[in-house]
Amino acid sequence: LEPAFQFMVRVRLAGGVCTPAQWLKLDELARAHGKETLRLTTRQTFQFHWILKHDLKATIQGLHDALLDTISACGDDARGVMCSVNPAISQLHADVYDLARRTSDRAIPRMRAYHEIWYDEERVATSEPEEPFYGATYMPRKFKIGFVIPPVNDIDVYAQDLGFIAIGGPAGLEGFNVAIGGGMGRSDQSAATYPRLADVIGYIPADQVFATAEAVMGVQRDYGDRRDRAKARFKYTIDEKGLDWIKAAIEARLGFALEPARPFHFTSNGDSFGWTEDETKRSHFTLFIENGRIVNRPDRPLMDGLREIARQHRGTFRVTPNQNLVIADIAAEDRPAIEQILRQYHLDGSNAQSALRLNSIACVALPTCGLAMAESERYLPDLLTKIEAILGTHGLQDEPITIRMSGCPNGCSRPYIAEIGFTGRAPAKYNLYLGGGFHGERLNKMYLENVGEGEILAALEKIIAHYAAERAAGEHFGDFAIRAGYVPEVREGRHFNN
Ligand code: SRM
Ligand code: SF4
Repeated sequence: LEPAFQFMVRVRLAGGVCTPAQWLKLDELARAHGKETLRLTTRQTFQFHWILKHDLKATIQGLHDALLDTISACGDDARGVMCSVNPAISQLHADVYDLARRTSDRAIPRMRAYHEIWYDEERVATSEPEEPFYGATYMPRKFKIGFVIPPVNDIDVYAQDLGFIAIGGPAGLEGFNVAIGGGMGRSDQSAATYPRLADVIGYIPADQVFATAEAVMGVQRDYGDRRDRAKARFKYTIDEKGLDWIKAAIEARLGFALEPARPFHFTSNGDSFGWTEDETKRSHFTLFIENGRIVNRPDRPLMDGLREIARQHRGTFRVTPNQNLVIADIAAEDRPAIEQILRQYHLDGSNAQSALRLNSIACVALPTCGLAMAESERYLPDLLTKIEAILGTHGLQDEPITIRMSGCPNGCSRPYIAEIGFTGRAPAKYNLYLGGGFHGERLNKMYLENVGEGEILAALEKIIAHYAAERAAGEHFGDFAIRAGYVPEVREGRHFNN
């Protein structure tokens, strides 16, 4: 008798956009095979948990029925391609999203093995013995691509291996600044591993996106470290070879020099909640979903409510990189019906949270993540309640502060760019990091190592009181933590551990 092996299934969903029909299929599969829960991820897609081995095929074939797949959602290839959701600017979003979707479609492996295994496709002799781009050995490690539309750095473009920063002009999208070498993953055991923020290396016109993605990925494919898996991400290749060398190698493959980067400006990396109307008068509603967990609770039947919205909705859904959800593209005449469902399922008050909670992210961690060393998704909400009390005492309950928790140093919640970051060390023990940039522009730095809740709250009480008393006008918490000397500024990833 075989043990009841359980699996996590991650959907490929470029830019986090899905249709109501796709939502209904995801909902149906989660109810049938995934313990009646769905999880929105920090790379804008859905994960099912608890899928039994004998239900895997039905789940993946069900996704296929809704024109969805799981190709490249994991593995040493180009992972889920991200794209800003920005509901206020729908035309620019549509243009950039289209490129993100096509980049994802181009970057996935070509072999038919997936189709043979999961869709029972008949195996046929092929004239193509191996992957045209990936070859026999794929990438040295996962490779992450994202498209961001300033001024909101919701995708955390500086955490991507390859980021495209959209530059618009009077006629719409013109091109992109190119950023390379971001990444979060590190290990507590190895000082040679570190998070790194991407460097902006130049500008390309929009029609060079695919060529640039291929050139950048090609450089990492050919020069990335294939001996030491801990050093196999692009960020280490760049620090090893030097940024100028890497840029020249990319330009050589492209056959032209990148133009100087164009000016751009970020204001935050969070989501704006509630109703927004875009330039075409369509409405969008951004709903706070704590840590991306979609499940029915007795007082808040979120999963049922979203299924009902999907039944009525004629627009799209957009999963945000902060694990929230935009019910997007609602025609004026359809808005009252959506509002009514939100009320009926007690979802209309979902966004009435502290600014801290609205700016929080937790990775999945326990009980499903095999790499977790401490709780994250199941613990951060309670810790936030205690920190909210401290903020309230000092009149800071409306202060947006980015706070992120990961159950281990891999950093799936991108904790090393939060103003307050936590990574799990052992059950109920965390490293505490301070000083990240409010719009994702600066790494934080470890302030306390391997501490429990008591020490965390005592430290935050002291620093928050100090912040309330001595902050400069408009000064963000992360900037204050550096100015007040709690942590030094980290200018380069390779100095993160110094
Ligand atoms: Fe992650 C591995 C969950 C975004 C860095 N990540 C994992 C695994 C698959 C654990 C495993 O390998 O056994 C986790 C599954 C847990 C579970 O039970 O579901 C997991 N990662 C997640 C998600 C679901 C977190 C979330 O709560 O939303 C995110 C899914 C993204 C997606 O839809 O594709 C997720 N992971 C990230 C991010 C954030 C990002 O990409 O913007 C990072 C940091 C960025 C980066 O890659 O540097 C991230 N995950 C990792 C790493 C460390 C990689 C490294 O370079 O060291 C691992 C471990 C590994 O790859 O060996 C990992
Ligand atoms: Fe698991 Fe660690 Fe990623 Fe959290 S950060 S989901 S604990 S691998």
